[in-house]
Amino acid sequence: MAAMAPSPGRGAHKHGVIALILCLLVLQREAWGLLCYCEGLCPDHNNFNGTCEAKPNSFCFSAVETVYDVETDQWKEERTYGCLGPDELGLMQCRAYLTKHQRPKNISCCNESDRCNEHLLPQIIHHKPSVAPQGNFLESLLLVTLPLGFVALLAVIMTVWFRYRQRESSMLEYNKPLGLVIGPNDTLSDLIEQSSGSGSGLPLLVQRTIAKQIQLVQSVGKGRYGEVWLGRWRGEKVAVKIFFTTDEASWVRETEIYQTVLLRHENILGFIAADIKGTGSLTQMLLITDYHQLGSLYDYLQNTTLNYFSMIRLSLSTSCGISHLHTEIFGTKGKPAIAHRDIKSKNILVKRNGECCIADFGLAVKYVSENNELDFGNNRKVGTRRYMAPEVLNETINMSCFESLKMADMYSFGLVLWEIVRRCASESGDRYLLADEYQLPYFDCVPPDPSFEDMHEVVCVRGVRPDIPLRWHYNEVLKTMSKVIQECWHANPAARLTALRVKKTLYKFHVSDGTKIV
Ligand code: C9U
Repeated sequence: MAAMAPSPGRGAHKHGVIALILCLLVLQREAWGLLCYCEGLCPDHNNFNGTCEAKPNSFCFSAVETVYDVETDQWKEERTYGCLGPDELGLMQCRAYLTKHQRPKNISCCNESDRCNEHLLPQIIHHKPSVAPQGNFLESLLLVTLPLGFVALLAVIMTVWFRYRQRESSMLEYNKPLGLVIGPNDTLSDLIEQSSGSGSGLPLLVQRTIAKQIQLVQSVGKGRYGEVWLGRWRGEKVAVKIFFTTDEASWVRETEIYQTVLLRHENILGFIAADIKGTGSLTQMLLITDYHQLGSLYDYLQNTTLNYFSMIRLSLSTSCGISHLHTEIFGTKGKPAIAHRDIKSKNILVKRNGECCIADFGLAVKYVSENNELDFGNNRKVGTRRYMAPEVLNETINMSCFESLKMADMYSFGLVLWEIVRRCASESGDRYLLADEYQLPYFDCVPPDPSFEDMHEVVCVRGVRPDIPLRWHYNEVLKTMSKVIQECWHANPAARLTALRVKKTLYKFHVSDGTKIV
């Protein structure tokens, strides 16, 4: 039983022998190569009775080629069998393609067993003889168009890249001044301080940018000039004057005056920006300045009574503003002398520190003594009738004489001083005298909107001036003020005080609280 039964050792031995034979066969094939059936393309030196030996790891092939027989004028199939040569290794050969002579050739390959190619029948691909010239044409077409297409594509890519770089750099150039001038944390005073070198306000591009970014909060006044709004820029309060579309000349003039070199002064309304926006048929002209929450001197005096200190402060600071305006500054970057021509309490603003600043330069006239040239701008408007000097009302003023224009300003300033001093309470001995109620000059002798004739009659024909209340005579300060006022509104322009003289006189009364008024 034991001798009959195949022992596991003997079975394993049998399998081992088979594996060994197989290995030897593989090794032999690896060493000797593959035997292929060969016909038509048999190498003489390697031809063993219609067979050839393929190189190790190579293939047997069976090829069919269509050839044109000129004798029969027909196409015929020509079959060849054989071994792929050493330079034909790989399966790349084993597919259909056009030969060098534009003949279709189809090759099938195999390497499973010796003579495996004998019964391989590759499919022929039929091509007409016309294929040849067409193929030629296609090839040459491709040869020409491909490099051309490549060059064209390269050119397009380079153009797009170049344009992109150009745009990038021009955008950088465009943003440069803005980026440099308006920093993300810049305040209006930072910007104004930065541009103070120019002496004539912010660069135009910055003005436009600020104007675009302003939000209008609420209207604070309306008048013949247009409308004034409280606005905001990056949280800071600004005043926005919106001009009537019919009054472009005032906007142009005022903008021009504000951009005058060296005009900036603590008693001149601080200019920020001017802009003109066209929205279809509507053109909006804006002027953006510092905002003063106390409003105009006219607004302020309505319900504020003054003491000597605040009365002098308002009066002196206004005279400083007018004096700066009237004064010509010489030098290469000098300032022309400027006459305001519409001085009134509504055109003067009250600052939080109790000083005033002059606004509204729509009628202003510039003068440069060197060339004795008066620049009226293009505004045909005239000042406010109530504040017109007698020589303006009787049209005897020499409009081509700049001194006359300054004197006319001083007349108007005299009336403003009268409005201020009325609101000042006074003392006489141990008696405290109440301030007079607010009134406009000539409130008691002309209608609310007086005509030119009304004013002429009162001021020129009757020679009337506002009343000086009696209580003013009992007090040294008010007595001096009344003297100054009367010298300002003198009928003879040449006899009037200059702004500089008023400034010097009032400065004597100025009680210093540590805040400088010069
Ligand atoms: C009245 C004319 N006016 C006032 C301002 C301006 N004109 C102006 C001139 N040029 C450029 C821009 C503006 C002006 N106003 C202020 N502040 C202001 C605050 C309050 C009032 C008025 C003005 N009130 C009026 C009466 N009711 C209460 C509020 N700041 C700067 C300029």
